[in-house]
Amino acid sequence: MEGYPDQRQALIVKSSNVTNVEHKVSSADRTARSGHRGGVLWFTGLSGAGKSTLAMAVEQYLFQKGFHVYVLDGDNVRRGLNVNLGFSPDDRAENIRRVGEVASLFADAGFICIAAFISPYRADREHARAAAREGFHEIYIQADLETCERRDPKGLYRKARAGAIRDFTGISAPYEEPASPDLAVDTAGNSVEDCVQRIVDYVDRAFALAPLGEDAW
Ligand code: ADX
Repeated sequence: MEGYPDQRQALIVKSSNVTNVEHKVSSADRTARSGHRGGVLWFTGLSGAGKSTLAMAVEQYLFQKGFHVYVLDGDNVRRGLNVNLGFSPDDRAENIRRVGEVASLFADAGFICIAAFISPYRADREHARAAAREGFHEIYIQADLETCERRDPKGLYRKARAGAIRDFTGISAPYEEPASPDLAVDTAGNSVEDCVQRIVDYVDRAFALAPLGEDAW
């Protein structure tokens, strides 16, 4: 199940004669107002591993703590922005490319953007990392296939096993595990609360501002 498709379509750049327009509000200005940096928490993992559950719980926790935070979730984004994309390797690459760019914009705007996508191909995740640069944090939401299939919250594994869904991740399409994620959270052996706590602790470390007294949170 490992391996990246050879026949990838290179991104064709069609926009020309476009220039960068400078903002008059700097990212330091935004950080000073909100009290924290922007960045991307990229949740990757199998369907049913718990990405959406943890993303929404972490969003709620951070929001209540006063953070600017927003979740981009695969199922939601595929109902709007990416409604024209399916699950072929090329379509997944385009899904992740667009979301990587959008997440990077959220980060520039000063938000902690939680992107919850299967994102099964390492190369696609690396493109998303490149878009958000040093603000990108890869978080592996880890659960073995057997556990995900037993949970089957949307009944999709059952359909995939029956042949009713093609190219289903883990069954008939690959999932390339992160080689060295910034954080791995095992949802098979830990409660939702414990997983949320681990992620929040990570955010605390990763997004802490330099110790400037009142700036720190
Ligand atoms: S990704 O692979 O391109 O990153 P994404 O996270 O956006 O996937 O969407 C995954 C969601 O689409 C799953 O949670 C599931 O509800 C739905 N889905 C429908 N068909 C498939 C499929 N063939 N493989 C995986 N997920 C699918």
